[in-house]
Amino acid sequence: MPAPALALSGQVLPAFLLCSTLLVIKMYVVAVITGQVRLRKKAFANPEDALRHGGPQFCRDDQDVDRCLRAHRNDMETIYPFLFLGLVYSFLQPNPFVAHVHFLLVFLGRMVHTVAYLGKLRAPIRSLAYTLAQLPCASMALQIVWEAARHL
Ligand SMILES: N[C@@H](CCC(=O)N[C@@H](CS)C(=O)NCC(=O)O)C(=O)O
Repeated sequence: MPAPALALSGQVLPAFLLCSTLLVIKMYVVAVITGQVRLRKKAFANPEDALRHGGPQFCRDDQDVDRCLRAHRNDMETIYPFLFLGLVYSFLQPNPFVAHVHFLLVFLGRMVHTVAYLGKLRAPIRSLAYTLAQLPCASMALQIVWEAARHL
């Protein structure tokens, strides 16, 4: 019987798939929290939702909802590129330990970024978490550029 594709791909691809999928699930959790904050603060994005929950006056902005939306937007600015960079990097035959450190830093950095953003933790915790996750992404981007350029 043929070995499953993931078993064939060494240790790096499964580690990337684990980290990236957990981060996608984390983004889903931020979206669920956003919905809960909208309900709790009665601050809806659409008139039809506001009408169902008390009246048109509840179609309004709210600082806490905006914070959730900013956290989600920052995830989109950082995690989406990681989905591309990490996948391509996994096929460059990196040292498995080094690759695992890259993925772990991205994962931990993005988790702390979300907790710091939604939990309103004091500065510069969120910025440090952002930087912690971006450094390995920059490293992967440079390695991909290098490998692509030398195969031109
Ligand atoms: N689009 C980002 C670019 C820079 C960035 O991502 N900064 C991090 C660390 S200070 C951040 O958490 N920004 C807050 C945000 O994107 O809402 C911004 O406007 O701040």
